[in-house]
Amino acid sequence: KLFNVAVVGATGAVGEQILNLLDKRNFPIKELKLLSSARSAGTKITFKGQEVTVEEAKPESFKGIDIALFSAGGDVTKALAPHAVEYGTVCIDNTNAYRMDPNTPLVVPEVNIDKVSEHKGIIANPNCSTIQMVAALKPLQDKYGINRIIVSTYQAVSGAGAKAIEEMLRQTRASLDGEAVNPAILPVGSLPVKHQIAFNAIPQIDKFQENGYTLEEMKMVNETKKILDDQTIEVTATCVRIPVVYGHSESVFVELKNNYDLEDVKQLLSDAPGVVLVDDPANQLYPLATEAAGKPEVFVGRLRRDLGHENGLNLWIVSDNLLKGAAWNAVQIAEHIAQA
Ligand code: 11C
Repeated sequence: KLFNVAVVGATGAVGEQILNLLDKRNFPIKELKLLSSARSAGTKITFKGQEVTVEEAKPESFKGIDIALFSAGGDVTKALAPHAVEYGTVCIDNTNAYRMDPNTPLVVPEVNIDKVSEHKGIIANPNCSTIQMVAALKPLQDKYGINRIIVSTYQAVSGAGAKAIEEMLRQTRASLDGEAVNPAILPVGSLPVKHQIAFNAIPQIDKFQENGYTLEEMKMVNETKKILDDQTIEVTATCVRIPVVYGHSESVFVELKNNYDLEDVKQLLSDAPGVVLVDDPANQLYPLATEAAGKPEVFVGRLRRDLGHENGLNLWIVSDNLLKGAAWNAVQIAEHIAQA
C-alpha cells in the first residue's frame, strides 16, 4: 500500500532529516506534500529527483493525507493537527503540544510501540533528551526495575535549531579572532537575556518553570514516567547546552530496584534494540557525540557500579538529537503505521 504523506516544517532542521530518512528508507509514498509557515512557503526541495514546492500549511492542506509528520513548533501543531485528524490523517508530532495529553500515546518504538494502537489521531514523539535515555534504560527497567534516575545532560546546539548552530560557529570564530561574540539566540530566543555559547556551558534549556526547573528538565521528568509507564520513578534532571553541533550526551545515575550483575547489564544493553554498547575503558572507548552524529542508534558506555548505592549504576548515553531524538523516532513510528 502507498500513502499520501505530509511533512509540516519541511524546511527546518528536523524536517530536512525526516525527508532524508523517508528517501533512504524508501517509505511507501504515493504523494508527498511539503508544508511550512508562510515565511518558508515557495521553497523548492528535491525529493527522489523530483522538485516539490513547499506550501503554506493550512487546515485544508490535510485533505487526503494519510500520515503527517509535524516538526514546526507546538503552536503550529496545536493549530493544525486537530483539523488534520478530522480529515482522517494520522499525525506524528515532534513538538511538546500533546505529549502529556492522556489521550495521546508518547512513543519510543524500542520501548512502547504497542501504545501506537491506542492513538486517536495524534501520536507524540518525545523530547530528544528523553528518547535516548529511555531507550537505554528500558531493558534495565524490564529486568531489575527502576526506583530513581538522576541525569545531567550535555546538549548540542542543533536542538535549538539551525540558527543556534550558526550562532555557535559565528561566536567561536569571533572569539578566536578576539572580536565581540554578541549572543543573539541562546539560551532561549524569545527571552531578553542572551548568553555566549562558544567556549561555554549554559545551564538553561528552554524557559524556567515555577518550581525552578527548566521546561527541558521537566520534559525529561514527565515524559520518562509516561513512556516507562511508572509514575513512581523519581527523576531529577539538569539540562545544559554545550558548544557541540550534533549529539546530546547524558550522564545518568540510575538506582535499580534489585541488585544487578554488571556483566548482565552490559549483555542486556548489547542485545537491546537500537542500542550500541561502547564500553571499553582499557582502550579508551566510550560513546562520543562526534561518533554518534549521523547515526540512528543510542550509544551507551562508561558503565560503573555506584560507589554508594548498592543498586546504583552510572552510565553515559549519547545519540544524535536530530535522528533518534527526533526524525528517526518519528519515521520509525510512521513505518510501524504503514506496516499495520
Ligand atoms: C533542545 N531538546 O535540545 C530540545 C529540542 O520538545 O522537542 C527539542 C524540543 C522538543 O533544545
